[in-house]
Amino acid sequence: MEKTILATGFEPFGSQRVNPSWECVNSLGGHCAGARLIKARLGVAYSGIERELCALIEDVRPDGVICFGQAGGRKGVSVERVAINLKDCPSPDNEGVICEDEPIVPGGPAAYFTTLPYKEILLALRASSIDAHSSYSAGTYLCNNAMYLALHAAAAKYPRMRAGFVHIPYMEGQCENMPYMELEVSKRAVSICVEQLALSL
Ligand code: PCA
Repeated sequence: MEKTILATGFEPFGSQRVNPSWECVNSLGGHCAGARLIKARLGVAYSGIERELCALIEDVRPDGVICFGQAGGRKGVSVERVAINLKDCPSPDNEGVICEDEPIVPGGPAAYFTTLPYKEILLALRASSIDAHSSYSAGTYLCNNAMYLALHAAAAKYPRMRAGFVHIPYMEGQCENMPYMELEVSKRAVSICVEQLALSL
């Protein structure tokens, strides 16, 4: 049976007009390594993220969910290993909401580990000469939130669904004097991550 992957990127946030995570996801085709690919752009808003992501998972019933986001200031591709049950960030979301020291899922587990094939993803990225590493913090803003929710949905309802998150750096011209990755390279990286997920299903 054909496998299905849900790949998400985020809308721009803060002072930015572009979010390379969505530019990359949006450039993917409809299939990857034999899997059907469904793409979605998530809003950067605490109020909507759970509804949006859970509705997508309910509708698509994917075999794997891979979410992408921008990590401004980071240099390479970060394959996130862990999501924590915490919203705690001084930056407002796109609705002006600031969360401080709040759980994502009240009473939920403190953390979830990624269930993406992270070793294969890292090896494949490096084999393509793309700077990539494991990261042990997806932050405490919307990206960590999406990763936690996807893994919580898997734990609670869809134990066979793989899920996880990958951060990519700023793209060229996005933010002065900050590390960046050429968008074409990030696009290749995103496609490699999705391909490795497809091969693992
Ligand atoms: N990056 C933010 C949220 C959306 C995005 O692309 C984060 O790292 O939480």
